[in-house]
Amino acid sequence: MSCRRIDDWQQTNRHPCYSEAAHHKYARMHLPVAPHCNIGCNYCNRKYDCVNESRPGVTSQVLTPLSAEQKFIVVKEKIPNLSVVGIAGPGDALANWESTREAVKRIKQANREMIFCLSTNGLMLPHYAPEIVELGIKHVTVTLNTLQPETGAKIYRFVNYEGRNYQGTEGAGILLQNQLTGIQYLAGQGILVKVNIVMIKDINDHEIPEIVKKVKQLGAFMTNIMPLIPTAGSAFAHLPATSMQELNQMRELCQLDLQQMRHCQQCRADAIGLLGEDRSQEFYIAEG
Ligand code: CLF
Ligand code: SF4
Repeated sequence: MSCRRIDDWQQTNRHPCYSEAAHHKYARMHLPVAPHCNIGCNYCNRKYDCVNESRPGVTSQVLTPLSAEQKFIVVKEKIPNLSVVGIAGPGDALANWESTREAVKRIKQANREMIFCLSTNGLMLPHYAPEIVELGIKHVTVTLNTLQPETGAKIYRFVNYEGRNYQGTEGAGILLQNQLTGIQYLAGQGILVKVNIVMIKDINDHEIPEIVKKVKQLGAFMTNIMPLIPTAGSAFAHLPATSMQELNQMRELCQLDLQQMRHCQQCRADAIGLLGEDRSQEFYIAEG
């Protein structure tokens, strides 16, 4: 059983994603320092140099930890209510662990008040969760879309783990096991784990209530059921987008078991500002 300290809760009260009340007051900044990914989600289409799209996986540029720190200093100056620095891609924060860790360390040195946040598919959690805890990161999001390897085989094209490429139920099973182990470990250490679930009609939608029950049992703090965005160029481009009605019905049902996030904006990997706004282009770093 973990025990969170009062100052940890004070952090969470300033986190715009974890606290509904905070999202009108506090801004977040994503550092796009994690370009690579170790799995292939069929709904993913990562794009660079994209200024017009706002969704996960999109960024105008990938930054080194040093340029992320420099950008942070400029942003913090201009946006004093910036409370959270998050690493959410454009690939996976833990598939780029060296960069993620260095960026967090640099910003910690530059500013002691920042709250750190990571978003991951969870594959590498058994390897890096202890270091995440040691680094003082108190908020981690894990995207977990199914508890069934058979369903996972429909969602993930491949899982690249410890130098080997796995497909089908084998890959999905490894991913699932690591996600569950990682969530339980982090929650046990007092980390607030948010579980994102992409709701995909006729693929995993019927499983979502069970997923929510399971992650609650593992100690997750809340779930964020997100609609599928059938992005052009992704393998799920032909699937229907999840309607707000379907989404809200599912959230209502799952709320009976666990707190639901309802104000997610499915942000870009370089988003800056309040959740409802994106000021990333204002802070674009000219290259060269
Ligand atoms: Fe970023 Fe994610 Fe942290 Fe928030 S976003 S890493 S928890 S600081 Fe927030 Fe954006 Fe939704 Fe994510 S609104 S996509 S839930
Ligand atoms: Fe794309 Fe994220 Fe899935 Fe990786 S984990 S394939 S970046 S959606």
